[in-house]
Amino acid sequence: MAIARPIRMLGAVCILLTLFLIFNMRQAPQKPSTKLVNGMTRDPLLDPTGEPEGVLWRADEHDYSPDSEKPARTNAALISLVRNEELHDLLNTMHDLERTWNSKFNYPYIFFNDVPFTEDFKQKTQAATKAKCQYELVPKEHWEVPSWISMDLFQESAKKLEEENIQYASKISYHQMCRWNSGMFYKHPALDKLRYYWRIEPKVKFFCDVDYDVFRYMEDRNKTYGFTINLYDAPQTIRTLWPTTKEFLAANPTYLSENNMMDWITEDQIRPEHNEIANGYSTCHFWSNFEIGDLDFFRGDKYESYFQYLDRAGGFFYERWGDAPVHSLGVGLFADADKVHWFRDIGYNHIPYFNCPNSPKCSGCQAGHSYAGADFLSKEDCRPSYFKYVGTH
Ligand SMILES: Nc1nc2c(ncn2[C@@H]2O[C@H](COP(=O)(O)OP(=O)(O)OP(=O)(O)O)[C@@H](O)[C@H]2O)c(=O)[nH]1
Ligand SMILES: *[C@@H]1O[C@H](CO)[C@@H](O)[C@H](O)[C@H]1NC(C)=O
Ligand SMILES: [Mg+2]
Repeated sequence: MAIARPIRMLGAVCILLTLFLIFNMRQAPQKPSTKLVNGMTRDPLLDPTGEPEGVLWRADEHDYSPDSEKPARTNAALISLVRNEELHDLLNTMHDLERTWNSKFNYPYIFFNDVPFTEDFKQKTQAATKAKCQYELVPKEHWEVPSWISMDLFQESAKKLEEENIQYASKISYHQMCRWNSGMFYKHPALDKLRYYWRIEPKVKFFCDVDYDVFRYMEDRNKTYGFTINLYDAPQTIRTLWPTTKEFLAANPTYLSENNMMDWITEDQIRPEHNEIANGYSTCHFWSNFEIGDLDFFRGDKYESYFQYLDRAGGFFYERWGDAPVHSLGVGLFADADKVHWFRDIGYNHIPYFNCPNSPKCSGCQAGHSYAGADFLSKEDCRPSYFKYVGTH
């Protein structure tokens, strides 16, 4: 049977087109993430924000009652290192979090302190929630200044930092707090059986109703770390953090994850002077007063040996290394970037910065605004760099 040549050509084109379409469908990106390359064409903070995609666990479909024998809650807790004197500010934070989220899910709170909590603290915090509250002392050996630190050298370096207007430089407890949050919190026995933590601090505000189990969201997708805000650090506080980190990487080259955040970490165009003073690190970090993290990651060999290396180098005391840049470098280097999640839907504030979604579920903050106060604060938000180099997932 003879088929006219043009028809044969048409048939061949159809087959090729079909194959091309099938191939493209299989290649289509499955993740909702966007990398904003070649400059920002829009501000993701202003995007209408809903809930994340996929299956979400809700309080009206599962048993989240506080005293349930078989609750739907996963192995997770809200944690806070806090002082007795901060009770009032902490209660405000708890009221916000209970109103927007935890009164539905009733995750327990675990409070940590380097001195015992007062009865007043215990009674008033427990009265702020139906969920269980636990009060834990930080073991001395987790808090004390390590034996290899010279107090003379500490005083001397702190004086220099104070001359550069670095806040809390000579406040030893501030350095101890940063070190504890960097490499000690996950060693506390109270967290042994848990996989996820959500860190909260006094004075923090929450603005948006969140109607799904955030911990289940993390677990179901095997996420390592969740954040709301990205900021530049004062580079004078971490002059040798990146050089020390590079030494560690050179000694442990296999620790670097395949899908790491090196481009975000070493970005040097937006604030070149920050990168210069911090010797190759942009100083951009996850603002760790909010974080939801996988304890298995922090307890794991890579992060733990990284912390040990940093701790020996002394920068928690001779500089003022914060737990935020330390967590950020650990996550950015050793975790898979796809396992880090921007909680765009959690409205959040710690003075003076915000994550304020454009959503009817939010009230009390202005959508898209990243700071309140003087204009110079606007350049501290480094999410544009994160969105560009890592993505908006
Ligand atoms: N128990 C205890 N908690 C502390 C200590 N130092 C800091 N914290 C807690 O750690 C959190 C962070 O410390 P802050 O002093 O607020 O540090 P910051 O948030 O960097 O500084 P600000 O911008 O002044 O809030 C605080 O909210 C405290 O709850 C301490 O010595 N003991
Ligand atoms: C979860 O993620 C960790 C770290 O990325 C990985 O080692 C582990 O195999 C993952 N587990 C599952 C069930 O995918
Ligand atoms: Mg604070």
